[in-house]
Amino acid sequence: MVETESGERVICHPRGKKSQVVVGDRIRWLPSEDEGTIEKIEERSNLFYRQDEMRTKSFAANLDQVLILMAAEPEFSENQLTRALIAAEAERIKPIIALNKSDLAEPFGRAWNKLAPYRAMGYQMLPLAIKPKAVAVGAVADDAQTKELMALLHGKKTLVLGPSGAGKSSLTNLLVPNAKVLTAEISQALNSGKHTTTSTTLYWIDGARTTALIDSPGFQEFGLHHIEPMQLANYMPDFKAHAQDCKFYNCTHLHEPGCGVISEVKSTSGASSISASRYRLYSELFAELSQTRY
Ligand SMILES: Nc1nc2c(ncn2[C@@H]2O[C@H](COP(=O)(O)OP(=O)(O)OP(=O)(O)O)[C@@H](O)[C@H]2O)c(=O)[nH]1
Ligand SMILES: [Mg+2]
Ligand SMILES: [Zn+2]
Repeated sequence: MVETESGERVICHPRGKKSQVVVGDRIRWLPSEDEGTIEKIEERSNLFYRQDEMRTKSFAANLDQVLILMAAEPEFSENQLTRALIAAEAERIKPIIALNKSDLAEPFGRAWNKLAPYRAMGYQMLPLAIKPKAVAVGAVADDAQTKELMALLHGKKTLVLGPSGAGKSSLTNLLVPNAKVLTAEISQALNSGKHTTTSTTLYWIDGARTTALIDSPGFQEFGLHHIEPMQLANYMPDFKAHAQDCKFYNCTHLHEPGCGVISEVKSTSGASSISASRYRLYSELFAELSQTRY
């Protein structure tokens, strides 16, 4: 689906067999009867993607930021969060973290605490309660949380990313007039084994088409095979802060003497700024990415 300068959306077909075009691309196209042909993809400022063992999965291009949306329920995976953050850092795309379903007080409290290390390392983080507001038909969401989120989104193109059931499409419905995206109860989605949203779509929040939200299908695995293991620490702010204290310039932070990261993890004076779970995730990722390089 190609959007023209005037805002019309036209079905276009890529030239050649394999389509390389992704949501957010700027393209040149030619009309053919009532549809069109994609002639050329303009150079991208960035491409947010994951690299699984067998294939590359592109999410979107030319982004200003990624909103990683998780929820009190279903419980989010810190592993997946860390992977999404690393992928964003590697492309120099600003990540924002939001935790939805604050109306579910108890699981929300637990999930919010689990995010403490990510707040400490400087990521912007928002609590949200998307659904309870979306219920009132035609009502404008003007509470403090929604306003804060709107201010962050204003004038930008934001990819909304997160596990299935987090509320990505509910957010789209809340912020985009007449979006009417299909959403579903978690139980239904999980029982059918399918994600409710199956394709990635860009929606304009404003009539002037300056603020865009990109709704995407929930992800389960997030391969980082495009990342060099030696670069990992660079993409993890809590590690980066201490990696400069390492004795060896090519320190892996796994076993070396004089390692700034290891000494921070083991530090006994107060709480370490590198949590045990982050260090474990780092070690596992390092091993995973070292293994599959050829
Ligand atoms: N309790 C509660 N439920 C919510 C909230 N926001 C959304 N939901 C519900 O969560 C369920 C999943 O929402 P969706 O918007 O379909 O989730 P999604 O992230 O788009 O899921 P996929 O399309 O499968 O990736 C729906 O039943 C929503 O009504 C909230 O703030 N609180
Ligand atoms: Mg959805
Ligand atoms: Zn080190």
